[in-house]
Amino acid sequence: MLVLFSSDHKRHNPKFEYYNGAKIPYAERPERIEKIVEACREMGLELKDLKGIRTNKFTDKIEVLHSKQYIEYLKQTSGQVKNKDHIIPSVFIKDTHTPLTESTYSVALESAELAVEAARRLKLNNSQSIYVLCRPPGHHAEEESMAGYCYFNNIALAANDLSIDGKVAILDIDFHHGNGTQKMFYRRDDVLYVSLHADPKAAFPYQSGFSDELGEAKGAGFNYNIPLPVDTTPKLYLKALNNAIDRINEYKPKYLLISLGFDTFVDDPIGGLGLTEKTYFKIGQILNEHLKYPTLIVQEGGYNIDKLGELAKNFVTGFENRYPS
Ligand code: SP5
Ligand code: ZN
Repeated sequence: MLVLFSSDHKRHNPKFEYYNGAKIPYAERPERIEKIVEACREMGLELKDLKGIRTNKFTDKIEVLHSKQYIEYLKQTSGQVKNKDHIIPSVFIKDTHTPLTESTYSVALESAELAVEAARRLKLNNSQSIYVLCRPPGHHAEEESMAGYCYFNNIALAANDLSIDGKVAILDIDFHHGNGTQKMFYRRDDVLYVSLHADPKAAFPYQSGFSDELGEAKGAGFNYNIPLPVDTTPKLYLKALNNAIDRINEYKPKYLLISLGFDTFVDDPIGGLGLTEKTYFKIGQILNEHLKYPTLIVQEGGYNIDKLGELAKNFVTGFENRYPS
């Protein structure tokens, strides 16, 4: 498995977010990706730092899924953050967890470009799986809104590119429902969206992720949500995962994209289903065994800094069919 990242992600480093009226330390920290990079290095995986990959033409490409006004607003507003830590935008935003710093726009662009570059490499070399360590994450970003630490929808941009070549399935196993990804493909039948996540009655993003959201128009039947109670055990989680896998195999995609979040871990400070360290090994193993497609794994959430390395190692070990250490 090839692992791609960009060490430029560190420049996006807001200090605070706002929750229930309180100013709290920002959870989507640079250390998250640093821990996963370190774990991949220790495993001896092929690791490439694509720092500086950004090209000027890339904004044109983003316009296929995000509006011009939104992109321009992010650019302008990021540019206005001088002599202060961050700005919380007042438009094009759905929560108070998605601050803009001076470098946020360019780092978010680079994160999206990294995902698209990973998709290009997947297409070239059909057999090898790629793990792309995007930061900031993307699956909450919609056509015209940022939310949940996300600005541009990395996985959706990658999926849209690959869909030119054949059907694409997205499996989203972050703790949170990927409202942005769902919305972008809701009326399309060439990209299937399947998501396992905490019940939105009890968890962010609250407004979407319910099981009766099945897609619309041509996309009817190509959106599949599996909401889970927050106390879901590993056993029940894996059962739901098998259910998601059956839907994907029925669809027979040419490519599989996975939104991977480690915030399903029981001790995650933001999310937390009942999954243990070992569960990630099993998830990797099951995905490898039952989904035989060229696969792009895109990093989304996961906030337990001390555990992220171990969880990523377990997932990759299972996915690569290695022996657990
Ligand atoms: C990509 C991703 O995982 N985004 C998650 C966004 C979750 N936003 C909700 C943040 C709630 C903050 N809760 C703070 C709890 C402090 N104990
Ligand atoms: Zn999440």
